[in-house]
Formats: sequence, C-alpha cells, structure tokens
Amino acid sequence: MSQFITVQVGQCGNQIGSAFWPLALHEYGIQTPNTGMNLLKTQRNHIKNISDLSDTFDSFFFVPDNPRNLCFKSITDLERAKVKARAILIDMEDSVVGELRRGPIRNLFDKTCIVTNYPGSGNNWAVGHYTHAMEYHERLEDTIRCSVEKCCRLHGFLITHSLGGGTGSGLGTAVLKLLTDDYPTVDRLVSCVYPTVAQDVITAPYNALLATKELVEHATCVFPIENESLLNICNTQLKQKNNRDQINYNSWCKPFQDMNSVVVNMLLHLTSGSRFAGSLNMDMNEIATNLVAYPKLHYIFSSVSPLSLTAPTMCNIQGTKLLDELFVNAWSRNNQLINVDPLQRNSVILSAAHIARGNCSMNDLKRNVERFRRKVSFSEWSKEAMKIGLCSVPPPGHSSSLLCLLNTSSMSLLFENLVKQFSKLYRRKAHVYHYTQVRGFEETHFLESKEIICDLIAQYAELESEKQPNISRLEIL
Ligand SMILES: Nc1nc2c(ncn2[C@@H]2O[C@H](COP(=O)(O)OP(=O)(O)OP(=O)(O)O)[C@@H](O)[C@H]2O)c(=O)[nH]1
Ligand SMILES: [Mg+2]
Repeated sequence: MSQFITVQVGQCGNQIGSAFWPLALHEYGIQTPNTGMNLLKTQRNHIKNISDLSDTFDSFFFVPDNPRNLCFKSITDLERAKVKARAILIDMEDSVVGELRRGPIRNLFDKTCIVTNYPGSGNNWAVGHYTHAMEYHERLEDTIRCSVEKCCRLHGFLITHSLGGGTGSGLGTAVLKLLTDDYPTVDRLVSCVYPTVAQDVITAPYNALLATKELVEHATCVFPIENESLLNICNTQLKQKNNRDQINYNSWCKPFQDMNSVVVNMLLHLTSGSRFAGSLNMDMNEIATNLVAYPKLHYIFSSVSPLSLTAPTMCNIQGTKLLDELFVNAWSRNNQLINVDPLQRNSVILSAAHIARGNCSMNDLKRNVERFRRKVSFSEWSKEAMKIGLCSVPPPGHSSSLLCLLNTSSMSLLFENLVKQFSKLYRRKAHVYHYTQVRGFEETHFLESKEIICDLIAQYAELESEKQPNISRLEIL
C-alpha cells in the first residue's frame, strides 16, 4: 500500500488537519475521545475483512517495528506502540497547532515534525513565501527528510492549506517548491481552500493569485475547494435537519469544523484506493496519469456523495434506486466542493473518474457512468476518458459513497474570478507596498502570476473551441 505524508500549513491547513486525523483513525476502527463518533462496531466489521491491517494502516501512520497482527482500538493502544501520524505541522503562529499539541491526539504527532513561530505572516503571501521560507528553509528540509526516511513506499505529499492568508499561501507554496526540488518523483497533491468573494482577508486576492501561480508550476494535482461551496453544503445539511431557524451560516459566520469535515471526507475517499486492498482499487498514481492530460491543466474538480459533517450517522444505502441516487447527488451542484459548472453548455471534460467505496458493484458503476457520459461533453479525443475505481471498504457511517473527479474546462471560471478580484485591488495599487517592502519580492511577481493564470484561461478556451459539433443531432437532421 502507498504511503502519504500530510503537510498542513497555516491556520486553515492545520484546522483541516485537526479534522483529518480523528476521521482517518476512525476509518481504521479507532475511536478518539470527544469527537462524538460512535460507529466503531460497523467500521470494525469492515476492518475485520481487511487481511493485513498493518499494511493499510501504514499509509498514514508510522508504527515502529511494525509488529504483525496489529490490534489498535484506542488512542492509548497507539500511544503504547509509539505510533506517529505521517504529518508535518507548519504554522507561523502557534494557536491551532498548540491546540493539537494539547488535545486528545497530541501524542500522535512527532514533536520534531512541528514547525511554528509567532505571530504569523500577517495575511501577506510575500512574508510567508520569502521571509519565513528563508528563515526556516533548513529546518523544513530536515523535518521533511526525517519523515521521508520513515517511509518505504512513499507515494505522495498531501498538502492542505488556504490561499487567502499569508502562511498557508506563501510558506505553503515555498514548501511545495522545496518538495519539487528535493523529491521530484514523489507526487505533490494539494488541497487548497480558495477564499470567498466576500473577503474576510482584504489582501486575499493578491495572496490567492500569487499562490495559484506556484501551484500551477509545482503541484502534481490540485483539488481546489471554495469556502463558498463548503458553506452551501453546510447550509443544505442544516436545512435537511430542520435547524434552519437556529443558524444560517454565511461568509461572516463560518462553521469551519463542519466545512473541514467535508474536505477531509473527500481526501480520505481520494486516497482510499491506495490505502485499502482490492482488485478494482484505483491507486493515487493512476489518478494523476489518467486525469492530467497536460502538465499545467492539473486542477481537478471534486464532488462527493453522501455528504457528512462532523459526526457521521449510519446511512445504509441499498438497492439500485438508492445507489443511482448517490450518483445523481454527486453530479448535482449541491455536492460540489468548488462552484464551477462542468455541465454548462460550452464546457468540455478532458478526463473524468468515478471512485466508489463500499456496497457498489461494477454493474452499478458502469450503468451510471453511461448516464454521466450522456450528460456532459467530452473533448473529441477524450470521449472514452473515464476512469473507475471500486474500493471495498466504505467510509465510517456509510454503506457506500462516491467521489466524482473531473478535469473540466469550466475550471476556467475559478481563474477568471481570481484575476477579476486581483485587478480590482491592483488597479489602484492598494496594499501593494506591504508586499514590495518584503526582501525577495518584486512587484513584477503580480503581473507574471496574472499572465500565467490568463494563459491557463486561454488554454481552456482553446479546448472548448475545439469541441466537435454534436454529431448525433446532425445525423438526425
Ligand atoms: N475552510 C476553511 N477555511 C479557513 C479555515 N481557517 C481559515 N480559513 C480561510 O482561510 C483564509 C485565511 O487563511 P488562514 O489559513 O487563516 O491564514 P494563514 O495561512 O494562517 O496565514 P496568516 O494568518 O496570514 O499567517 C480565509 O479565507 C479564511 O476564511 C478553516 O479552518 N477552514
Ligand atoms: Mg494564521
């Protein structure tokens, strides 16, 4: 089984990490205190079917001496065996990482894999990318090397961060560059949170634009997430629970814990085929090869079904109709982690993947994939470009689930909005001096970044213009 090292950077990256580790443990039937997740019995039943747990557990966790016949049921068992998460925690302020350090899973983190400072990067990409990256370069290199040395089948780095602030976006992309230089053959899989249009960080358009240029140049695959989409998901879930009157989340009142759980479920699903055995599993290395046709067009749309927030409730999906509904939901706007529309008239799909977990047969997958093919337009050369995966172990609390991944030209909208928000600020050179006074940063960085993103927009437009006319309609005529 492949191994992954998660690199969580900045407040958002570490808050996603705080949600990630309890849920990851839960996937292996291990309960963590104070998480409200009590579905161990059902999950243990699945785990019983996994022939070699030590192998699958090894993907996210380092077990010294890796004894045979592992039987971890609680955090205490893990502590006794000195198990450590394959995680690197980086933040230039200490609050979120400090909470993890004091929390119930504190002993899961190797102290040498924590890099913090005070008081942060002040929402300034340049401070994170130059000032902190220069100061911490050696320390970061050593920390990463120590984690890599504990892996024997390292497949990828899983990077989580936001692009709106200074540390996640600036230092996060400096770490990405470092990984490219030091480990060019190891995948760099990035899940990054794009800020909402109603900004909670005024300089977010600058930070997001500068970081996006780095992601385009250095990541293997990017799974962009928009806070606006996460908010919609949370509000829809609330509506379904009839709690609507009590709270209505908006850009100013964000339920980060719930929002982050949606991201974590996507990441756990994404890596499930590399962590659990199964003849129809889709490994992470297949994802990059199959979904990325051109190196820079590596932004991948994702949507998941069913959606679950902090505490999953057992949801047993059985029968063809309900399984088909799982697919319909995954294709609906309500379940998308990013607000672009792959079904819109002009957009083309360059490649697609459907990964199912749990109680879903090959026939179910094939039937639904055919339905999907009729709904969307593929580019002329990618009509058959549909990858499917089937992992036998479902996520905790569900009997089956689905992740839909698309490389779609509709991603262009994300970049167009980014350029629009950036230009609004940059036209008046507002806040620019904060960046130019940072050693290493040149004002030309802004326009270079914009140019690279505009080039992506042009590439997507070219692919859309190559779209073939609808042959079946012409034949009827
Ligand atoms: N989804 C999600 N978004 C978050 C979370 N925390 C912060 N954000 C968003 O991330 C952006 C701010 O980035 P942060 O991660 O707080 O900043 P940072 O990387 O710590 O950088 P500095 O604080 O400037 O050093 C804003 O758009 C926030 O709405 C979180 O836990 N989840
Ligand atoms: Mg911060």
